[in-house]
Amino acid sequence: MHFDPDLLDKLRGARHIAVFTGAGVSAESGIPTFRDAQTGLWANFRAEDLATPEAFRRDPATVWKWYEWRRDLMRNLQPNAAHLAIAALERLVPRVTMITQNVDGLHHRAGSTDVIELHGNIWNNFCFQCRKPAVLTTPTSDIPPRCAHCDGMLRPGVVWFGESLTAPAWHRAADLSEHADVFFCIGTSSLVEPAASLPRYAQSCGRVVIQINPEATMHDGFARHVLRGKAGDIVPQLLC
Ligand code: BJW
Ligand code: ZN
Repeated sequence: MHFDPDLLDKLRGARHIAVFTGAGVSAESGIPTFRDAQTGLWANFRAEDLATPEAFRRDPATVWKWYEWRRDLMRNLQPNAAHLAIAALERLVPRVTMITQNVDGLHHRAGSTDVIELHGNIWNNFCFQCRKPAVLTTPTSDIPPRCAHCDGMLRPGVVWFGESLTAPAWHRAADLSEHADVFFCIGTSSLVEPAASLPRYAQSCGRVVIQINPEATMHDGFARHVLRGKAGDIVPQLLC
């Protein structure tokens, strides 16, 4: 693959790289994206019935079981070539920070050390009532399981529609978008706010935005470089 000399130049000169990722980065590990017209989760399930606090209040067992199904789907999957190449970048550049919308934990498992999980992590749980984090040690017959502190219902540690991102994660992500030399945007449809506004913010702060996606997104118009293709093909070729 041939890359624009300006792009390679910018990468060689970078002291700090921010990498913003979405579900497309995990697609080649076998995890369905959200908005693919055939295989996407939202093509087959209704987000408003499963990924909102109102849905959980209405039918907690269905929501809990759906997340258990997704956890089972992910349990034995592995980081792919894109996750690994991004993690390896830490050996070449003084500072690399991940900003991911993904909840699967695959960037951590690939070896990335500085990962902001904007939409949480599906492997964590916390109490819907008192919000304390929960560790499930023994199997329970309750669906969803109950909080050891207040007997409230446990829920997955993800950010649902209508919920705010945690303030520290959001502020760090915005700060990085402002200050990193290069801002990669990989495998996201960029339709979900406020995360979707980070690449535009990075660009408006004078950062070099590099977009990697097999499909066009609204970021193509302002990204300095648009690389059309799968993350697992392009990222290793570019970064290794
Ligand atoms: C490949 C590839 C390969 C394929 N290689 N690429 C207007 C303005 C501002 C906000 C709103 C608004 N209207 C509504 C809102 C609120 C809402 C929102 O944005 N809705 C829009 C859908 C309209 N946002 C929120 O509610 C957020 N909170 C918030 O705004 O708080 C303030 C507030 C508080 C109270 C009331 C109102 C506001 C929270 C959003 C939480 C999102 N949660 C989810 C679920 C997480 C838990 C779970 O996993 O179940 O997060 S939704 C889902 O979408 C998930 C993802 O992280 C997120 C983004 O999806 P992503 O990663 O982009 O995936 P896809 O599938 O969309 O795209 C995949 C891409 O990969 C595609 O482009 C492919 O081409 C590409 N691809 N294969 C590279 N091999
Ligand atoms: Zn509790």
